[in-house]
Amino acid sequence: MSAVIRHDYSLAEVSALLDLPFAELMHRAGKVHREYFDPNQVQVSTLLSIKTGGCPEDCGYCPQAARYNTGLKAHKLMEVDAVLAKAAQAKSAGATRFCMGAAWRSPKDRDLEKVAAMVSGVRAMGLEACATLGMLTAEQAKTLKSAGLDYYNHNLDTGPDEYADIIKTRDYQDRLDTLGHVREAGLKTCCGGIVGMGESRAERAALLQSLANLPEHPGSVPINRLVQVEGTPLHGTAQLDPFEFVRTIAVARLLMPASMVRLSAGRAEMSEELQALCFLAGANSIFYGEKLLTTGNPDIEADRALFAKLGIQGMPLAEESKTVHADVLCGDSCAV
Ligand code: SAM
Ligand code: DTB
Ligand code: SF4
Repeated sequence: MSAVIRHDYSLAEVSALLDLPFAELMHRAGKVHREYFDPNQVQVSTLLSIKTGGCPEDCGYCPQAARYNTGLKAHKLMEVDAVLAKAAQAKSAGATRFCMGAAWRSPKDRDLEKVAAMVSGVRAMGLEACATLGMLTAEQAKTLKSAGLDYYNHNLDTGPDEYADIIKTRDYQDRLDTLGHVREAGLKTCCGGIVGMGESRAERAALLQSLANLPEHPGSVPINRLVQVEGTPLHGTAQLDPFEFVRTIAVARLLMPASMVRLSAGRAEMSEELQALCFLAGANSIFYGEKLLTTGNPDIEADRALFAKLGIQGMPLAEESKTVHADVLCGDSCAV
């Protein structure tokens, strides 16, 4: 029988999974992974920072916060054509999803119109489209849905108890509200968190519990390992034990069996062996391309070589994503 989809996990249950002997945890996660997915397929997405740096928010991990001196060069919102040229490159390199990220607290309506045009262009190329633009109103979520957006990324980032120590300019409820607007607009959610920020195993359990107990499991669950950037308050945090990272992936797989679990930021600092353990633990999606938003990612050749060594194939585009709605292709001018 397939693992059941639940939304009522207790903290004790999640902690007990994280505490399992490593071999037992990996065995259980691998078994559940096979019930829902081909374990030899990994989905590949490419990220692009469409508006970089100068962000008014105070997130202790983030190189794009204006208040931290990280040496990052800020860049205003890119032009639609330039974004679509990057999407075309990502597609020809083999990505099936293109994710556009902006360093905003929340988008202005004027900017959203431009992002909507980017989304429609990306969809018309036959790629899935994802965006991460900060907090959204219900109306803004609907605008993005009408433009053809598939996924909206908005992370919980931490467990509820450590949240206020790390993110000072918006609260947990703000995040839950945006996720609610995204779901109500009919968009799929991409929602995960960051580990390696000095949290305890109990705090990682609380993050995983919060993700799994959302009203719907996120379609995609990015597990980021903190990329330490000089100038941010979290630079210099003690490194997370790699096995703790793998355990986090495995428990995400067990709690959210039908979701894509994304081995997200931090791969550039991981050995091939650690990444392989993450795939065995149930990770089945990655960011592909030499850059995340502002920091490095393994280059495409390295990822191709790793996939070849492990016999991993790129996951084909979901059937539902192959159809591009007529509105997306030709807007109001369409006769259908
Ligand atoms: N500004 C929007 C927001 O915060 O929702 C969207 C962009 S923001 C950069 C997207 C996500 O990137 C954050 O929620 C966080 O999970 C991740 N992130 C940012 N800096 C990171 C870092 N140094 N290491 C790992 N993940 C990071
Ligand atoms: C997510 O969870 N991780 C990605 C994506 N969603 C937008 C971002 C990682 C950012 C890492 C730091 C940087 O490159 O600026
Ligand atoms: Fe701004 Fe997003 Fe970075 Fe926070 S995580 S500082 S909101 S770009």
